[in-house]
Amino acid sequence: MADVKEKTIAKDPKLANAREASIDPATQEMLLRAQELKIDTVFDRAVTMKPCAIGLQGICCKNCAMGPCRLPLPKGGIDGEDTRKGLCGATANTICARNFIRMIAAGAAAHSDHGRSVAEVFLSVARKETQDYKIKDPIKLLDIAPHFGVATTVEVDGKTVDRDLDEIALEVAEAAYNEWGKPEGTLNYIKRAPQALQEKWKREGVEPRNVDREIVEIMHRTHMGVDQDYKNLMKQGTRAALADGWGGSMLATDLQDVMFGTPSPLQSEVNLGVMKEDHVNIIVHGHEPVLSEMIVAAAQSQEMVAYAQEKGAKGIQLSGICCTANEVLQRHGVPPAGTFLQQELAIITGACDAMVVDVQCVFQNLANVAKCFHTKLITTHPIAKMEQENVVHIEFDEHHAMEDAIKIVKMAIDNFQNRGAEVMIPRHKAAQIAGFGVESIRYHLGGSFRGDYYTLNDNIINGRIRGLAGIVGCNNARTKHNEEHIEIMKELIKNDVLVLTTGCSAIAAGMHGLLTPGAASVHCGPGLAEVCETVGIPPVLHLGSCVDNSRILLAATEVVKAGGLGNDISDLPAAGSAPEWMSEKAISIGQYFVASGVYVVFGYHMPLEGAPEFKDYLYQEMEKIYGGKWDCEPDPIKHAHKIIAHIDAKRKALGIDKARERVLMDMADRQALAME
Ligand code: SF4
Ligand code: MSK
Repeated sequence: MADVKEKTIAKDPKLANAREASIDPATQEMLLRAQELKIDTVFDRAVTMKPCAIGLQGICCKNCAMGPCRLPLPKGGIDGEDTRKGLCGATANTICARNFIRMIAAGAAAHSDHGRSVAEVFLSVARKETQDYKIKDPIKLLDIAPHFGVATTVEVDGKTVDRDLDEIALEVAEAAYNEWGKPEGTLNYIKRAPQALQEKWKREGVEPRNVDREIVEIMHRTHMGVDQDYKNLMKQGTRAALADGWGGSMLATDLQDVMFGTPSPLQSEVNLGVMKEDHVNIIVHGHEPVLSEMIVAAAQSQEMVAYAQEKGAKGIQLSGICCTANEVLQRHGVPPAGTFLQQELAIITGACDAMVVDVQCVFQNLANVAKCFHTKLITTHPIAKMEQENVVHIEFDEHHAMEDAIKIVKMAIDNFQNRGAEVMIPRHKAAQIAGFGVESIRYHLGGSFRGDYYTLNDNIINGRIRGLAGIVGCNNARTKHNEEHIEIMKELIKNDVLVLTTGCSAIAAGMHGLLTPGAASVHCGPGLAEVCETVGIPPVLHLGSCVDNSRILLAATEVVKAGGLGNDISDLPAAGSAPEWMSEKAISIGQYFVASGVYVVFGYHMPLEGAPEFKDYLYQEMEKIYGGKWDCEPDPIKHAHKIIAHIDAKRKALGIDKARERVLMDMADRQALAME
């Protein structure tokens, strides 16, 4: 492969410049390879297709056939009264708020419908209708049972004895499944939030009733001629977002942990270089781990490995893209081959024998790319098919899950011999530690002796850890791949902010070496480096997939419970960020963090500029209601410093800013703190 620098100098203006498209050398190499082969990728399409300027402002309404009505902000802004209105009279605020909460509805639906699929499989397991899945983590089952009012012990002859695990599983499964459509009450899991936060939600009337209802109600309220008050619209947006974060997503995470095992830190690798030329390469892509769990088991079975060897391969290399990758990484150490923007590139290696996709974040163009190679592109979910003829659909069913997985793995093995001569796998890959969660943070930052969040809190209070930041979310072809994630993370850890990450952001962190304990001495400020080196953790902790943002909510709740840092999540020196967001799920995540009291900064752009009043409501007024608010900052260094300024303001409000100043003063102070 010729040098990337040399090959990117003279460029067709219709093609992406590899050096400007990504900071990752593997992505740059494969983009050039695609261009050589005249296969278009998302990077090139982002050059030729520009976003609609009115849509970007968030003020295009197509909610009825009298539209689309477009209300662009006049050049120079609004002078005097804002008289813009659609045919029905809808104002810019109404249109923008309706669009915004429809994004929340779509995002919450995606996470929560994923959660529902998991709950259905869990119900089958509890009813013993499938033998392919088992309860791998009974301790987690016992942990979550009380949240559904399911007793874990029973009184027999005046003695307390443990209840039968199967009975508990069935009651939990039925109660959990009920959360999507129960006719009365509010979601069970909202009671896991700090008391002060629960009171805010009650006061504001945003406690979610059931998952589906909140999403349906958004679609009703945003229909032509219904809710025409942007604050009232946003109230429902909040309720649906909370139904996602403290409902559908949290249920998905917990039930997945019960069935597939709660992750604990493990070592793996990441980036396109994990694919192996002499192995059968199978890539799982999407979000739901129910099938990929089976594919891991099938690919590791002696029978399938022997079959692959019979067909001339040395073995089977399984890897992942997007959040299915994160799911199988955190539980099995299966290496991610890349982030969202690398999905086409994985096929362009010529070494992908099968790409197995489930739901969400799957490019339809994969089918066009697969056509240029031998790759079998396999859709597996009844709600996510592709129209192209070269796509194979093998519908997955939990009742014969292993059978389906073996069929898919076999298909990939049989396809190995059809590879073309030109295989090009970039060499780049990085080592990483992934698989952190609420439980493992408790263990690592508390130790086996104290085993709690007190040690983390102590280190925040004494200032070694300045604060916490959740850096999450997607890649976006409108920004330089991975650059914002990495710049922001580096700037934060340099300033002693411990980073928790999920989704494609977590994959990016791994690709750029931030998920190893060794990153602490290279990139961290002295306080954070000391903590990471002492307990042997990376300064950026991989907490899983998009639905696992619920782990961040619960970790923050544990920090509140451990004491010394206020009585609500909004008191914590903490913030959230999605630097390269693109998915509607990110908007739902952002809003459930805001409504949980977190300052949330998005990168790239927010579709709010056309409705300054509504934007101000999200960026300023929200804070008075929930303690959290939105912000947007595309420049990564400014973005990181907005987070740091917020953290410092919270430290000041808590009266712990002085300890931090001492930490930063000199080594003697740090040594004195270490003795405390
Ligand atoms: Fe236009 Fe109103 Fe119809 Fe929207 S709902 S398209 S603003 S007429
Ligand atoms: S996969 S939602 S691109 S993080 Fe969860 Fe990545 Fe965003 Fe999809």
